[in-house]
Amino acid sequence: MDLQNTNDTPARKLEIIRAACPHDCPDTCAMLVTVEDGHTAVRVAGDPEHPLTRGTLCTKVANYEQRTHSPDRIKTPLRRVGKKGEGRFASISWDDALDEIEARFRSLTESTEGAETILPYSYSGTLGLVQNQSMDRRFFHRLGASQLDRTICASAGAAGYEATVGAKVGTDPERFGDARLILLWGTNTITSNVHLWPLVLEAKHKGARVIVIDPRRTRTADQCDEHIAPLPGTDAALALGLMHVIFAEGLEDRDYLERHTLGHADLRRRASEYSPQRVAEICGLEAETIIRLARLYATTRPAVIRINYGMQRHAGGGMAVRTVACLPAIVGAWRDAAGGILLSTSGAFPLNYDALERPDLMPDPRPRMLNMSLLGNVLTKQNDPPVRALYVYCSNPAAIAPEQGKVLEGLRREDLFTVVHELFMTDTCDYADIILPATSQLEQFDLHKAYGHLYLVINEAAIKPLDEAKCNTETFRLLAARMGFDDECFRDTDEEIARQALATDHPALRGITLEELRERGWMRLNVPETFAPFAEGNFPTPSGKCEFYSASLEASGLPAVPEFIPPRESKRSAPRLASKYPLALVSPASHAFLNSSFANLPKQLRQEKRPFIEINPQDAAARGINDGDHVRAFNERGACELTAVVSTRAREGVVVSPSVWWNKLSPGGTNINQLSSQALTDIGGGATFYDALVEVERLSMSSREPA
Ligand SMILES: Nc1nc2c(c(=O)[nH]1)N[C@H]1C(S)=C(S)[C@@H](COP(=O)(O)OP(=O)(O)OC[C@H]3O[C@@H](n4cnc5c(=O)[nH]c(N)nc54)[C@H](O)[C@@H]3O)O[C@H]1N2
Ligand SMILES: Nc1nc2c(c(=O)[nH]1)N[C@H]1C(S)=C(S)[C@@H](COP(=O)(O)OP(=O)(O)OC[C@H]3O[C@@H](n4cnc5c(=O)[nH]c(N)nc54)[C@H](O)[C@@H]3O)O[C@H]1N2
Ligand code: SF4
Ligand SMILES: [Mo]
Repeated sequence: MDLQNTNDTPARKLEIIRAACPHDCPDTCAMLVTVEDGHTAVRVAGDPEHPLTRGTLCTKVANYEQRTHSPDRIKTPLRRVGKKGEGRFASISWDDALDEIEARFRSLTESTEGAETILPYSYSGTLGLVQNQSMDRRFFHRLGASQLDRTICASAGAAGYEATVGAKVGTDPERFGDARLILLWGTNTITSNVHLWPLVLEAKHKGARVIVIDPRRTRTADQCDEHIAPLPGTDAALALGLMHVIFAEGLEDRDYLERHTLGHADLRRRASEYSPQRVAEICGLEAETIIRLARLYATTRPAVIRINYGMQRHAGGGMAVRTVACLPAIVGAWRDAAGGILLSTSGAFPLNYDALERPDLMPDPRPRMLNMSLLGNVLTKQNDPPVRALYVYCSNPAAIAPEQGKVLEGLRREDLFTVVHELFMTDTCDYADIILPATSQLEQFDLHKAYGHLYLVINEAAIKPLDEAKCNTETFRLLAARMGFDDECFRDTDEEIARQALATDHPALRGITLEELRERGWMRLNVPETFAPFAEGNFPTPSGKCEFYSASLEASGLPAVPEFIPPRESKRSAPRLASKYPLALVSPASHAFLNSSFANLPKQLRQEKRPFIEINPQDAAARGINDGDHVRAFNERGACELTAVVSTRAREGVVVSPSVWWNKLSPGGTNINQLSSQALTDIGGGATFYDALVEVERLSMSSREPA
């Protein structure tokens, strides 16, 4: 709605509320929500004052008021009346819904198998500290439910990075504008971290060189000086090849190495095994490219690397991140505020997580931990005790979890009691016994940290909950009361929870109060403007140094010194499998969806058009596939139907299918996670979404114009 054209409706009362984008995105934008007459959100905008948001929101969130007021919102609690998966439900009252959950949870906790039969399943519907990391955790801790190991996205990279650097702290994104060389390594910045882009452009305008390292030619690669396309899952080899050249040519920063690193002789020895020729073969690159990149990286200052999650969704994903994270210490790039590496800033927020989550409420010994990336196995294989109840919130596992065939088989179990707390009728909802209507970000209060900048951002409830929707905290308060949990913390208000999160003595939080945040909307952590965290070493590792040698990895049976761990499924590492399924599938973040969020909304569906798979002209020709053909991608785990986009954006041997579509909105009724596997990463127990061999065959010819 155009607010300028409102002169003829003088009775309208407009108000601007400060909010935060809740989605799983590094940018955590500060938003301004325009509310009409106290109950309708009519506009959302980026806060022009916020140094990274700079007044813009991405295409996903720019019309958030439409998501909030969508006619497709779930309005009341629902009880299943059809078969699991059918999606037939009848409206019931909150009281009846909570009665049923209480009865099931009580009978399970009182059974001989106990409360570990109950599994919460949540991830990143919102990243709010209040709505997704407090009352929910307290409730399941007090219940004694199985713990969920939240590995589906970032645990491999986090563990790999921490083994090298010590904590998820890196270059301040606000300094990127001063860099002279930027490597965008396994990140599609314009799609998944768009508010970093103006800083990349600023650096470019000042003469910086920007290089993308990604098996796919992304829209980010289109805008850069150079695109290097290694085979998926080979980044550790590439990084070791760069080190080989740097050491061989004496381009390392000896002083930094000697003073601030541990194990540099070991790493030098390891790198010597990775000649440019050997690495070129592993990565499918020219040796010359590796030599040139190494020289450029070692001789340009400031040089900064932005890594995201692309490289970690492979069998060796943890080690890949660990290895790349060694590079800045080798060339002394950490000396500059605009140099170093950035994976995530989340480790810079010293909040009181124990106060939020209350792990002390758990019984002793603590309940078992189940890995969310193994949901298919958890629900279908022998477990002692078996999972008999699943409580899903802030996640859509039927669409986003790997090896979907197994996940759906598990969700179909008649003896599994499934609760789903959701805004929309997702694929997961179709398998629920009870569905609870959830609020959107505009209807709830929250406090946000960020993983792509150094600001805390407040989210005020802009409007009251619509229809019968309730937020997560309120729902868990009600459940806690029914279960008779009388601990004081179950009566905390959302504001009190936010205050508890901020209650620490850490200097980075000094002066940051809830009142101040509500007044200003967002506040930067107390870290210097020229934050150069490791200019003088001081790594938060056990040795205080950048650890090329890691005793803790060695103690857990992993290689102590970086090395290349090949993909589980690739031509080189699994030739027999590759003879049947020769194409390496990568299913990265799509531009208009955010994982499976937004993938049901009209504007975003129009933007993404249809589920597609990019295939190189050589590979397409070998299969008689033309641009626009309807194809089937398959492997031993499953199959899905897509439209072929024949393009050199996918290198030969690699196919790319941006994700995550809803199954029920996809032709054939299944999405790309039919093909991904439940194999885990080397470090961190992460999912390996991009480590999957597939074959693609033509189903029928194009019926429409090519894309
Ligand atoms: N528009 C949009 N934004 C998002 C999301 C979304 O779904 N849509 N998702 C959000 C979430 S949850 C996350 S975790 C982040 C993810 O943010 P990113 O990490 O940027 O996203 P991905 O698409 O997973 O991977 C980035 C790039 O890595 C490439 N890649 C795949 N395998 C490899 C490899 O082995 N090596 C290298 N070098 N590159 C590889 C992919 O082709 C892709 O272009 O984005 C967040 N932002
Ligand atoms: N093939 C493939 N699969 C992937 C990925 C990929 O790149 N390729 N990416 C992976 C990654 S990086 C991630 S992080 C995961 C993400 O997977 P999920 O965490 O499941 O994320 P979404 O698909 O966005 O689903 C979040 C759901 O939470 C709901 N929600 C939002 N806010 C709230 C709230 O306040 N309360 C409640 N109760 N619900 C809410 C939304 O409506 C939405 O349906 O997917 C992974 N799956
Ligand atoms: S999804 Fe990311 S870029 Fe888009 S509005 Fe939210 S925080 Fe900003
Ligand atoms: Mo993610």
